[in-house]
Amino acid sequence: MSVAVTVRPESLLLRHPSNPILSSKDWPYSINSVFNAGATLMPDGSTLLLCRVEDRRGLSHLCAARSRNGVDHWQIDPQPTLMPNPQEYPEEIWGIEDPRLTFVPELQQFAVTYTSYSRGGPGVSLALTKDFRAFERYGVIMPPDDKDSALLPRKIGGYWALIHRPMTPLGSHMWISYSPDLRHWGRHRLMLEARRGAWWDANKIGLSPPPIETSRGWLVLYHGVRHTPSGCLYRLGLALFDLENPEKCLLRGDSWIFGPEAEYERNGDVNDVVFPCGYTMNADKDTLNIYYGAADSSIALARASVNALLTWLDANGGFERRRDQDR
Ligand code: BMA
Repeated sequence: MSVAVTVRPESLLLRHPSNPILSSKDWPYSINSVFNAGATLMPDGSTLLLCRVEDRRGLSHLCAARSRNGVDHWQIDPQPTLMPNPQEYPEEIWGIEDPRLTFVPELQQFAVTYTSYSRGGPGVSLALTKDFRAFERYGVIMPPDDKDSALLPRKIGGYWALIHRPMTPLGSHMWISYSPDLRHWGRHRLMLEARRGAWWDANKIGLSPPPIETSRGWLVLYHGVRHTPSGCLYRLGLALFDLENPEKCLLRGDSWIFGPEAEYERNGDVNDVVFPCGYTMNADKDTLNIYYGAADSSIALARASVNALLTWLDANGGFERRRDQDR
């Protein structure tokens, strides 16, 4: 039996002993909760988290937290970093949520894709920034109902590529769309379908952090939502997509690799949720620091090895087929 087969999925993401690493008690101003943070390394090597902060009205804004080691001694902006601006962007009337960060070398800027909560439902908005202090808003780029989106860091075949998750009456699947200028989007393609029936990722899936570029393809952590009589269960699965044709799924794992187990993941404002929106990569180019919202109440950290994830996927993933009878 090969080593790969013996790797247990539950040992792929290891929780940090200091979890949860950020919660409302750490905040410099009064808030309800902090969770679902985008993450990136800054040029000086520090970690920046752009956190979703829910205020005590229930509306969310984004706030930056910076740390030298990505674990503790966070310097949190003394006031919100990016507030909803419903006067100019009416789609932000009920807040902005769940940012994903992509550094785009061609633009020498970070792309922040986030959920704007409009009267018509959640949509996808985009802003660009160099420093997480000044932002250039592009407004809503995918109308409701749509969320769980991230920009790929480089053009594919001459076009920017955006992964997102529109909701349809037949299920919520991951799609990819293309744009020449980040404003006009088209060539929409289904990228990964939710399974059906009893599967852990039946009916509703979505991108979690932005895809991780590896020599084998785009490694994608996605969440699956299982509806149960006592509420929803958010868990994470793994898939690999072709580097130059990212709508082509090369491998998809059958079982989930991470789910709510720790007390801070099982109990909170929304029980049984692990929801990563960002990761950073260590200098070894293998260790991932995955930042995830826990139970919509705090931010936690788990570490994983890209090699181990790929090895597990090789042993436990299948070629993705669109065959309804399998699902
Ligand atoms: C999803 C998103 C996340 C949230 C999760 C659990 O639909 O809205 O922001 O963490 O639900 O409540």
